[in-house]
Amino acid sequence: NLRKAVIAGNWKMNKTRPEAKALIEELKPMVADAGCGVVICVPYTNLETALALTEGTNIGVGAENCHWEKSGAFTGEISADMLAEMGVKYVVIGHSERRQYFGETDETVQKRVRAALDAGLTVILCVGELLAQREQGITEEIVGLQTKVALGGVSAEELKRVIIAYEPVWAIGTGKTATAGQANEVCRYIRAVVAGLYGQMAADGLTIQYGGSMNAKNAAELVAQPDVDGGLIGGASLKAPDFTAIVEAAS
Ligand code: 3PY
Repeated sequence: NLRKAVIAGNWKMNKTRPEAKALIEELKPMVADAGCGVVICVPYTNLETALALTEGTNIGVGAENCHWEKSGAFTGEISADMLAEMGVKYVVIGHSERRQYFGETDETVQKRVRAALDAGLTVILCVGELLAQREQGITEEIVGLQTKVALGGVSAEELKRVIIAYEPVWAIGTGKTATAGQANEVCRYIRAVVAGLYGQMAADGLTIQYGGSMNAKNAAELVAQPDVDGGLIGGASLKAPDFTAIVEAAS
């Protein structure tokens, strides 16, 4: 396999600073020998703590979103440049919770991807269909469109700093997981879409994660799929033993 599996934690709106410190301290030795990439995406308020505690380790640090403008009158937003300046390396863009609760659209996702890449960050781009869309049989159309719009204007060189996370919305925070076969099918489809845009070599090198209630129990089967290159982990990333078990499954 040409590709590197990456296990990324998505902490969402969890962990105060002392809690973050405790979790990272516990996690550090547990994942030190990981055979896959390890990233934790944390609330803005925990970035400085996470960066300080992971310095010189194999744990990468990411934010959970960024705005597309560099600065200005955008109360409550954080720019990609602000993240890059701190030493943050990754940013999650287009998580379904952003799309569902905060009005994120394919167009705003595209702008945020653009800004993140311009700032030198690596993007973890989330795509995924709603339950109604899966039941209608339009999963591929939806996920294909989300992928194409988000990557609009992204060069082949920049694509090396993109990870795609396939997260079926019906599997997020619901405890429902896509079967390994379902996950692989859509990840393979996304790879085909990317091959159409950038060529097969670029697509073969792209890390495509599965996300959506991946946990210590189901991770091994999911990451064993040929087109699933690791995962974006919600709830299970909040406990060091669970997250470590997933990292081990992908190593
Ligand atoms: C989940 O595991 O539910 C996620 O949303 C990961 O991003």
